[in-house]
Amino acid sequence: FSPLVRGKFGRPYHFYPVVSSTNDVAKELARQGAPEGALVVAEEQTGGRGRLGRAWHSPPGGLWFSLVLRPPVSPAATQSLPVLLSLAVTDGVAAFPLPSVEVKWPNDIVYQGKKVGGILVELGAEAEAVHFVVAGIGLNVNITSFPAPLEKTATSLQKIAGEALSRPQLLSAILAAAERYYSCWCREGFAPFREDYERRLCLLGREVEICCGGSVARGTVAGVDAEGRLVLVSPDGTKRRFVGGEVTFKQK
Ligand code: BT5
Repeated sequence: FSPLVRGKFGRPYHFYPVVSSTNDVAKELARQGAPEGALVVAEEQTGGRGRLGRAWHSPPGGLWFSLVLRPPVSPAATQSLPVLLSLAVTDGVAAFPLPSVEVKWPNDIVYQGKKVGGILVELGAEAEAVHFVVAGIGLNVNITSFPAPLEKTATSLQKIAGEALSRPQLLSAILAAAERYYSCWCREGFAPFREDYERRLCLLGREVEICCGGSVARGTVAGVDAEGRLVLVSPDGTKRRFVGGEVTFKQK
């Protein structure tokens, strides 16, 4: 299938019935000079990846794709890209008559606490210069069942809607939103998206635990800052900001 492309996100377009990981294909294309907006889509991934080398279940029926980006920013500034793109994904989903999905900082799309999609941003950078970014997005679209380990934690848009969705239409809507958000982000950073993001954040005001680089912090989520970092208020009232990590709801 192919999306309707109006801007530069989606050109050139590469479709594969099966690949190991669309991120790996896109990285290779980026190293060979692929322009910003180049898109790799696969019907199925045999080695789909999440963060920290975790496996990403990618059977036929989902939307598994990677975009090549060449943002004129420092490597540190790319930390808010997954956050920004998760917002664009919820916009794309909102083009369908579905109950709204939420974002779970930093890179998840969720519905009623279950994961519908995730984002994996990988950098080609050296000596403080970003050569390229590969933004991989995985969305469970027309998937009706999950293997046992994911059964309780994952869901799909088809399960939410009660019917299959048009993937080319969804992909087109996500690409359009992503391109619009990204061009603003390149000029102004994450700050203009803060409020919108917090409105769709399933964590706001919740007590959470965040696991980051081997240490665990607890607190209440106050929101995100102008850099897309999660702001946590500790029990003693101090504010801490996190650039990445694993957030879980605190057991009462
Ligand atoms: C992510 O990682 O959520 C990023 C997923 C990015 C996938 C896209 S697909 C296109 C591109 N090509 C790739 O190879 N990757 C990108 P993380 O936050 O680390 O979450 C990974 C965890 O989510 C796993 O350990 C599982 O628990 C769970 N999981 C795996 N597959 C899932 C699925 N299809 N739906 C929901 N949860 C899943």
